[in-house]
Amino acid sequence: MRALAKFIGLILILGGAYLCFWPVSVDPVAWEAPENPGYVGDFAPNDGLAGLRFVDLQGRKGPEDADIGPDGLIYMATHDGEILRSTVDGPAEVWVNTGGRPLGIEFGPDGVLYVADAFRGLMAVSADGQLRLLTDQVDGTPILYPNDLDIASDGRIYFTDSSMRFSAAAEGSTLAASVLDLVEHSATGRVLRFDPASGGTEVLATGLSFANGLALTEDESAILVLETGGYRMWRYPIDGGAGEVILQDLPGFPDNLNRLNDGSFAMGLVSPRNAIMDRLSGSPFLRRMVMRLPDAMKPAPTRYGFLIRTDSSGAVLQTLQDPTGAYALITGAVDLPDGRFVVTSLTEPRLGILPLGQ
Ligand SMILES: [Ca+2]
Ligand SMILES: [Ca+2]
Repeated sequence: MRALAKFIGLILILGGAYLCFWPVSVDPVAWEAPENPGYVGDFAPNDGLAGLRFVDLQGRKGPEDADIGPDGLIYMATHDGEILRSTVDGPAEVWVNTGGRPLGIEFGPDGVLYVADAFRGLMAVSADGQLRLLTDQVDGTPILYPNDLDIASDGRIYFTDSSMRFSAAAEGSTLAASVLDLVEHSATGRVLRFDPASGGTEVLATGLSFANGLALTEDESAILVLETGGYRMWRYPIDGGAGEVILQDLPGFPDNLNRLNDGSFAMGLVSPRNAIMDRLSGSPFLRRMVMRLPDAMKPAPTRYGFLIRTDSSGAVLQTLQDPTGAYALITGAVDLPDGRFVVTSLTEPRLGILPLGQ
């Protein structure tokens, strides 16, 4: 009996030492998570996504972002590097494979598809499917996590680099690197600009906790950027300079941002906020302990579909939700010329299409 008690005691001591001292790759920074108003007011629950139809992705998954091509087809980035294209009724077919992890995609005024590839860098895909790397570094620092982008009418490309700390390629997946960056909250995300005329890349803004969705306003006077770890949206003058927060205290983790045909913006909330992670925002020690827990015990995304439409000043115009989580981890949306929404996701094996009138 005493031997058993000793043995259990030893296990508890070793377990406690592991939870307190085992080395982890994050160096958490104390911050104060903003209040979470939850799903009330502008964010009150609805079932606006209940009528989603789907395009099957032929065994692929994770249509992270989509755009409508000059040919009218829907182009989408998928989890294993392939960029697919499809009519609104399917079937989807493989167009190209970047060899990396394409996240944000956007057609430029030149008909070229520009891609923020988290593993490879900022890339261009010509109409005949030729791939070209545009940039993977700035000011002598590697761009570790290109995420979302938009292209101005002068051809210059604005894009986010989510983290200077955690490389999507080095961590083996975009999800692994994003979790490390969000738990650490060292806020090293940046807004960058690539100029195809000079081939140069410059830094327009720094200090974002996982810089993610990015879209230019219709008049191209400003860049709107989603800060996933700060649950908020920023607006920067087009040439950089001081940004201002125009929407804050979001009830979830915002991902992509796309400008819709009417000049408004669509963002996806990939998951509701996590109460435990918010409560631990001021405790770097406890956040380090969380990283030592088995994966099954770590905070994970909650399945709840959520799209938000805003204007260029950050005012919420509409939300479309799926409380059942049938189509979840929604990253964002783009709209077809007839007004239907194309809804994208980090993990789903299909692309969502929202019929007219919804
Ligand atoms: Ca996009
Ligand atoms: Ca994204």
